[in-house]
Amino acid sequence: MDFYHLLPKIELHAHLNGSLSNSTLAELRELKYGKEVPSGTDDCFYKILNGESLTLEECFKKFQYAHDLTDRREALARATERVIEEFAKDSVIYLELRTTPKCTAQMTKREYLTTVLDVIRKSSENQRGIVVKLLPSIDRSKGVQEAMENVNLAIELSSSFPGLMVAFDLSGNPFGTTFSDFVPALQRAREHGFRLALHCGEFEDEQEVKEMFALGVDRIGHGTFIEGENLAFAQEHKIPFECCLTSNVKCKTVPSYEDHHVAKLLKLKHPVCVCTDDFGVFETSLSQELKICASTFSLTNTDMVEMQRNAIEYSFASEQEKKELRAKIEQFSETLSKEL
Ligand code: 6MZ
Repeated sequence: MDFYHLLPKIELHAHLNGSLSNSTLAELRELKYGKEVPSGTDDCFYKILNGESLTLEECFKKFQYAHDLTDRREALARATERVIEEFAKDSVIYLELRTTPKCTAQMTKREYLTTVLDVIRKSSENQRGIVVKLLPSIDRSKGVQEAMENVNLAIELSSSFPGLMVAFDLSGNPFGTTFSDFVPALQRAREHGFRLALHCGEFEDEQEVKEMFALGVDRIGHGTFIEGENLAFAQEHKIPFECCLTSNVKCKTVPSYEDHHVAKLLKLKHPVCVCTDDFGVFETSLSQELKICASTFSLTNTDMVEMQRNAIEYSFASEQEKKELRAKIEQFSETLSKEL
């Protein structure tokens, strides 16, 4: 097995419904539609295929495919289990999974959230060697009322699932929405102890990034268009960037791996972690993303171990959890140096 697969990894930016592999999609499709798959249910719709030329806005349509398959509790639980299993199989030792609570014809938002949380809780009881946290998401395209509903629900459920919901995510299709409308909901989340990992600077809007910084951002999702004064602010406050290379290249927000903004951040020695975003949609894995990053920017194995070590510090894990994660990386690092 190669170095990237064996390396104990930290995943800080992964959307549940974007992280359904081919085999998970097949399983969920059978669960919903049986062996006779109706027309119009084509996995290709969910993927961004090589050579496909899509805008970021068009990419968002892809998620409808997964949402149809995870619209009931059993399927959602199965999807969550599979996503955790597949990250664990890729030697991910710590996972922050995000998802937007949804109300469907078959389940309420509360049922959605408790289903995912129950699976996460069980996964830690099963001791699969992976620690999993949940970041409830606010989908910008769903509006302000839903945003507040999600925050209130998470606040209410947090005491039943202590330590599992650690931060809020703001994501979804931002076009046609105004960030300041979401500030009251995010502020309320923060007042109740949630950290904020926002999609920030994923598209070009300097003013919006300023407003996000004024509110307070604990980690920056993507940060593709953070430059000038905003970059200086992020540097001054050492706000980590979650960089998702293949996602950005496939959604065409960066022209190529070589031109990815992670290069600039690495040069500045700015806190950065490499993440998958939606490994199902973009057909990748965390191992693959790290390999691409290392080969594109000539990073050594030691650099990549260091990147994982640093990612622990950017995570929202508890101090005790961080200690245990650090020990796992050290153990790997010692084995590696003995082999050299
Ligand atoms: C912004 C994204 C995203 O919540 O249904 N999502 N939001 N930018 C991205 N970059 C490509 N990728 C995924 O997972 C799917 C949802 O995550 C958000 C979108 O709201 C998408 O519908 P959940 O589990």
